[in-house]
Amino acid sequence: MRVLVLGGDGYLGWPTALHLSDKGHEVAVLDNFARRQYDVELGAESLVPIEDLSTRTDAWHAVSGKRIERYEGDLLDAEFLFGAVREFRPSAIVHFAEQRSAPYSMIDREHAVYTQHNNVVGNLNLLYAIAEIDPDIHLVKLGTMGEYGTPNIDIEEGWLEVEHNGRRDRMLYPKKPGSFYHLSKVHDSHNIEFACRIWELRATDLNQGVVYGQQTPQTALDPRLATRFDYDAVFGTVLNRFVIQAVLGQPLTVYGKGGQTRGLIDIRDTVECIRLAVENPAERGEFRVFNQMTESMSVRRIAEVVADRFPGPVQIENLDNPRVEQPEHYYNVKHTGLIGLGLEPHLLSDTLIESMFDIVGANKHRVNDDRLRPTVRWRGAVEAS
Ligand code: NAD
Ligand code: USQ
Repeated sequence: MRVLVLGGDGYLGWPTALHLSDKGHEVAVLDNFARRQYDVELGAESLVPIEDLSTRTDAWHAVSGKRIERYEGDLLDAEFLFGAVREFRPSAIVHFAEQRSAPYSMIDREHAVYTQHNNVVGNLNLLYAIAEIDPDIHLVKLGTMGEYGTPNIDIEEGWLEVEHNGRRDRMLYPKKPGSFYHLSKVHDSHNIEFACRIWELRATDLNQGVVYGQQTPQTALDPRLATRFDYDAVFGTVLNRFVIQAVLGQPLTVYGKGGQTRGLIDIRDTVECIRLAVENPAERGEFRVFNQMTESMSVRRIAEVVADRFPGPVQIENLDNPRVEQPEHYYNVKHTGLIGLGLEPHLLSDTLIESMFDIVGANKHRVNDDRLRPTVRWRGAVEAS
């Protein structure tokens, strides 16, 4: 198949492009390098050094003999986007290309507006590109488990059968997200479902949990193929941060008591889920939703697992939670769709954490210690008033 990976220079987009290319698909990547600019803005680079995109694609050609085409530009530039889709003629488009940090979206008004504008308008341009150029293209869109929030009922895969006053309907599952970033994904989901309904597009919305890990079999083939690894309090995700903090000898920063529970997924499973979704497209007119996570765990438990596995002393520190989250809650998520397509999950009990300790150990001199502690507060706007 011909697959265009939007956000193909990012943490997950790059390894996904490699995985799809490795499996024999014709792959192109598109990116505007916004993520590399946030590094400059925030003063924290990827813990593992990463090459620029052309060096990456050249290295992949040298290692595998396969080519990955590059499109450098912004999804907000509709002319550029339409040109790329017309030229590459994909049968599937995988859309990772959004601002993905919840704390970044909560820094202030400007960052919230940037996040929703970038994400919602980029996705809308893409829906129009697909509708006008080739409505048969399968959109595989990265959403997030955080769209649902933490409701006191079971979380279904995107849809909910509702009975109300004696009548029944199948409705989009109600959403209660926890940041302006997570809200942007809710808005995207609604726009995509509408486009499937009115234009009969085909789409898979992958509500992904928090990803951990840094290597896939392809990125490990050559240091030039490495993907980024974020440790800072704005872009670093919880398990990755705890591993890095353990190696640095810093306390693991559990926000609040750590009773908040999240869905998790290994980066090797992320890339495989995308392959499964691409190779098994949704039907025309179908808005298909999968919950892309393999296990759930409280933040406190994640810290304990990292501390248990680290071969040295580790301190766990409970910080005042800078976010607004339910401290303890019910969490029961249905996630059978991708398993049904053949996913064989790597669980945290596998050996991944140990290999992460080694990667971090080799690069720990690159850490800017000032960027480890959280500084963005969810109540910042009202605290400032
Ligand atoms: P990332 O920031 O590393 O990658 C996103 C890429 O998209 C970056 O390279 C960025 O430059 C690019 N991009 C952003 N806006 C763009 C635009 N307007 N035009 C072109 N390119 C643009 O993020 P990631 O961790 O790889 O996440 C990828 C996707 O997966 C995101 O949509 C995110 O919401 C979702 N997701 C990530 C996680 C996680 O734990 N990392 C979990 C669940 C869902
Ligand atoms: N947390 C800590 N200590 C830390 C960092 C985080 O206790 O040092 C806690 C947070 O309070 C939160 C949980 O860990 O309860 C997860 O935080 P995170 O920063 O790892 O993840 P989140 O902000 O939810 O965002 C990440 C990705 C985002 C994706 C989301 C999936 O950045 O792109 O959408 O995970 S999900 O969480 O399922 O919505």
